[in-house]
Amino acid sequence: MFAASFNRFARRSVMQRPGVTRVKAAAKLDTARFTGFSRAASAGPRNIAPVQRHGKVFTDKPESILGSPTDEKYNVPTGVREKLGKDLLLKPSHPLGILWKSVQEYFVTVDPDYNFFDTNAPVVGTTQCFDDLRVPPEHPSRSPSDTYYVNKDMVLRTHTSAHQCQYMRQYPKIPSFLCAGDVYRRDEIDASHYPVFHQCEGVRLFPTSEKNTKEIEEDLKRTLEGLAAHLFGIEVGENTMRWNEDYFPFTEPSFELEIFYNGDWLEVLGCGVIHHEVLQTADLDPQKVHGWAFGLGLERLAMVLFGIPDIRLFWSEDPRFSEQFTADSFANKTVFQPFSKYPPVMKDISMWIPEDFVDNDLFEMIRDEGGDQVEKVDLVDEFVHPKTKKTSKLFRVTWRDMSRTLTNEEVNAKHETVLERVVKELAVELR
Ligand code: FA5
Ligand code: MG
Repeated sequence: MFAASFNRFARRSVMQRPGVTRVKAAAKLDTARFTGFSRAASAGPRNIAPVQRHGKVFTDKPESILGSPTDEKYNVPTGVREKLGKDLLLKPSHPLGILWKSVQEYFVTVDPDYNFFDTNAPVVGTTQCFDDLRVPPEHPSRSPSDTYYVNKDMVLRTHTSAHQCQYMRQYPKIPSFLCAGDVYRRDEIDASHYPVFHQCEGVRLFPTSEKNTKEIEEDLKRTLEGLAAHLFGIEVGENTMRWNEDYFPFTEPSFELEIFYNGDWLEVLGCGVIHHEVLQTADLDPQKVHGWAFGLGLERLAMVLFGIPDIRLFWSEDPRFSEQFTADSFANKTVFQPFSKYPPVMKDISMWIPEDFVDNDLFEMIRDEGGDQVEKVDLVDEFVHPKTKKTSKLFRVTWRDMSRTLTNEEVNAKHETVLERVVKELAVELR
């Protein structure tokens, strides 16, 4: 399922034709939100100024979301709004609820005084989500093409790090806590990316007299390796998990952890030593305390733990999914038995794009029309016309329902609507 998807060595291969720059299908990687560049690009020069990208809005606007009034910056599509309040983490026999509970069980063994928070509403201020974490005002991760805005000052949290400062400030005596919840991002579409997913944030502080920065880094890695051992019974090794350097504005140094799953490397968490300015924002004195933080993707871990092949399944109401799990599934080592896979219907979208075109706008539009019947969207081909300098992109949409066979007619009808909308709303020219 993840074949080549997360292999960082299988990146874009560029084929040169006389006068034509052609980019072959990109390998699917997590967008590096915090550097502002795609992973592939971030391997190159870092001195390119990050640009704010514009996201198009295609949705009806309610008066308010969870008590926060909307304004002209509102860009949450209906399909995403419907996910608010589903509270999957709080369901004891949902795979995410089961995993969240076993994560808590592990952290109690690390420190019996660990505190757990999982009922925060997902609407947070841009200050909480970005400024408190040293994300600069013009940073691309704040763009409406990447983030869902309720109004100009409030967003659907893009990560649980939005609560780091809040808890460090609110409970200065509490040295360690976990905080889990639903997070929201405009992102690509495939088996391991979904616009709503769940994260768990972990923080642990120490007196500076007790540990130096290097020891904090070691404690962080040891703690997370212990979590992997608790969940999967695996230890760090060439074939199981590996640490890579990463970048986040709120930690220094920063790392990511990848786990080998279904034949490829899957990124499961980001972490690091908390930046001193973040501690100061939380009214703590970095001369006296410092510590580590991590943020992990719960779906990704649950996919590995229970053998769940597609992230859409977490939202499935098909009893053939939900009835396979009980509150004891972790202890019982339940492995998901996929029900029959129905045939896919593939549709291509080939077009000349305008300069301000953003892939995420297209993904969102397709998701808006197709919902969970869209399995993935791949960029198959891209090139610049030597004379007109126009860029052409070819996307392949894989439609597949998880519970029944889709007919070509019904997919065609939806695909036609997508084509009409891309022309009208995204100003592309179909080829
Ligand atoms: C963050 O969100 C940082 N806040 C993590 C962090 C916390 C770093 C504390 C340092 C200190 P990142 O964007 O890499 O980092 O996301 C973290 C994890 O969320 C990823 O490793 C992945 O497991 C998961 N994730 C990211 N995007 C998606 C998505 N669209 N669908 C499902 N899971 C995702
Ligand atoms: Mg990452």
